[in-house]
Amino acid sequence: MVAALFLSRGSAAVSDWEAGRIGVGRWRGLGSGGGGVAAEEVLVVRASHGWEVHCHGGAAAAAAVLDDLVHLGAECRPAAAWNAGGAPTVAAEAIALLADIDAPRPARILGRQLAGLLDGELTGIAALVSQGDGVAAAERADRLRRASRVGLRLAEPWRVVVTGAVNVGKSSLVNALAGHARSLVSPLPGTTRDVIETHLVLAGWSVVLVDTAGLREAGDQASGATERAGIARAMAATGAADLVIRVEATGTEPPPHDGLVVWSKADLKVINQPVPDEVLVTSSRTGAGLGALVAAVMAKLVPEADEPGLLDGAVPFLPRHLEALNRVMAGEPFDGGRRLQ
Ligand SMILES: Nc1nc2c(ncn2[C@@H]2O[C@H](COP(=O)(O)OP(=O)(O)OP(=O)(O)O)[C@@H](O)[C@H]2O)c(=O)[nH]1
Ligand SMILES: [Mg+2]
Repeated sequence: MVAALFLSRGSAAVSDWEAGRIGVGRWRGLGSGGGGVAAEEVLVVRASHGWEVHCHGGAAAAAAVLDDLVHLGAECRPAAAWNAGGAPTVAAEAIALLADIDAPRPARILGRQLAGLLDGELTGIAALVSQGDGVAAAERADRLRRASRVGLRLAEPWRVVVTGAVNVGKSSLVNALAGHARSLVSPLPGTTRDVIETHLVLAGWSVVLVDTAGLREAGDQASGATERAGIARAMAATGAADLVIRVEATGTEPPPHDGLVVWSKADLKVINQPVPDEVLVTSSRTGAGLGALVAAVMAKLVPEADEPGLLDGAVPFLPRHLEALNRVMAGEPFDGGRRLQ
């Protein structure tokens, strides 16, 4: 079926391709009129289990390829249903979750589990338990549990909320990190009223950056009900954050804070005082300090990434994997194959 629709640039007949072969070419789209227009550039893989067709970004291109295959008699199933009926395997679960991943670091972690690292590690731990080496087994189990904090939320972006006083430069900071003018910026205090989310990839991780309404000092009145509602939303967003970046005017005493404290608009001020350890000095206008800010954000969000090898090896990514680990640690046999239950 794929062979009928794919015009390879190579010479060998596509239907004769051996497993593992990859080729580029054009998809002879049937289209609504069935006209056979060679339109889409695609990459086709002859996998051991069938064929993979990779087309370029955009839901419409993928939908057109699927439509063509269905037109020729294929059945369209969601990835999660591929394994329906059989015992779940890590590989099938990794494939299903990959569909929800939009950043390279989580994709790489899942790719390694797809290649068998988690199965292998559970097999190894089970062997240690059966040999009576409980200490070594517990060490490796502990490593898996620590890695699972990241693994269990691979498909969920980290939420980073930017707060601080009105006009301090929060929206400008969000825009500078996002690389485009997502939020309105103005010299007037109280510009941002709503909670504005920007989805981006920082250092390979999926992050939602949340810009919020500026907070007013006691005695400095919000300009009306809309701004007050915006401030209430800012507080709620802060409560749901994985990390809060508190933006302060350069030179001010940093408030006690669990997250990160940023001094803003550093280009406007000569700093002739020591910079407190917990403060990152930035300028959204010149870009100064933004690289260090991204590094500090990721160190807070994913400290596991700094532990050598922790996220490069086996990483449980579903609660079921931790349950399987508990059973293995309790001495239950592990079948050594790709099945976990
Ligand atoms: N020179 C300079 N000006 C900046 C910088 N960052 C922000 N500004 C200016 O400061 C003013 C306020 O910036 P915003 O980013 O709107 O501040 P905000 O904290 O989002 O303000 P509210 O939404 O009102 O709370 C604007 O005039 C910006 O152009 C910076 O790094 N350098
Ligand atoms: Mg703003």
